[in-house]
Amino acid sequence: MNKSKILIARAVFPEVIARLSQTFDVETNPTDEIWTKAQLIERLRGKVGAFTTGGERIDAEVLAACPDLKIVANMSVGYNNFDVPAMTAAGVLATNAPDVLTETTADFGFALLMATARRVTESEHYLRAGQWTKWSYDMFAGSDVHGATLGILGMGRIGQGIARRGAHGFGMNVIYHNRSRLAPALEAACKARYVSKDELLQSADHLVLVLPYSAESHHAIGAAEIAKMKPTATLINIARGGIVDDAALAAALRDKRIAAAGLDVFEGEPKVHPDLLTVPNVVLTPHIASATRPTRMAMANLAADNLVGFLTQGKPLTALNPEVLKR
Ligand code: 8YV
Repeated sequence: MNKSKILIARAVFPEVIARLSQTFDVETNPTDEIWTKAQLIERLRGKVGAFTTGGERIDAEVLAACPDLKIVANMSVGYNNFDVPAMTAAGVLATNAPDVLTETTADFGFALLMATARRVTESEHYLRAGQWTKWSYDMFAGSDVHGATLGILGMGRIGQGIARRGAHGFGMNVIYHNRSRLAPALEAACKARYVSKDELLQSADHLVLVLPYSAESHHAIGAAEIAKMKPTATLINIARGGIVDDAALAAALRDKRIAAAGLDVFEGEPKVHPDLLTVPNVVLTPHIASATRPTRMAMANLAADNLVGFLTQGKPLTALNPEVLKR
């Protein structure tokens, strides 16, 4: 019997490719090239399924050109590369990879917060450059994390993981803002208090962004929002590029309108706004919040489970548009 054809759009663990090859006729991207939309369409034609990693845009144009497509499985919890309404209209199932990365990503949010508040990378650069000739009382004095007010914008699973770390591990006073307020039991577990966005901006010593990217969250943090923050505050973005206005943030960091920032995601990444590269008070990492081997393996396997589950039994695990299943 002929196997169904699928496309794995980026390089991924050989074990996962081998697993999918048992069930499907698999086309891969062994050189891990970043395809143009036309190249993606060319390779997607005739495929019933696709494994994507969060960067491949699946929109009405792609869907119209690939009428055989039935499912696209993202190896990421974020799915702003999908036009979900267009996928639903075309009868194409969209799946993401939630839960398996929650704790790893919350760990990294905290790592970035600690590194930023305590000026870890800035001081390391100084040392490596041979500038450390003597100790001094105020050298790289940063801000405390323990006991400080931790603000969280976006209180989904990862936001809650960061809140638990802050409240239980570091004795922080946790406040949050979200589209909807958490149930009382969840608030109690995170020791987190719901506040308005303005109060969050004004009160947080450390503000962590963990909200999904959408038209509504575009530039949720721009010059006006930064102006409301404490001059001693730090800002951490592990959510998505585009949620912060990177040009406005670079200007604010240069003028010390806030103390520091830690950024794992960028507008137009992998390009980084050139002004961010010239300010010292920012920690920059290349979108690695979920990057531990076991977690990335779990994310890849969940995307693979979605492809196998849906294409062999009509049962995906984490459907974003389950209404497609009812047709
Ligand atoms: C991914 C992420 O590594 O899951 C997400 O939404 O941002 C990261 O964990 C990234 O999207 C590439 O797949």
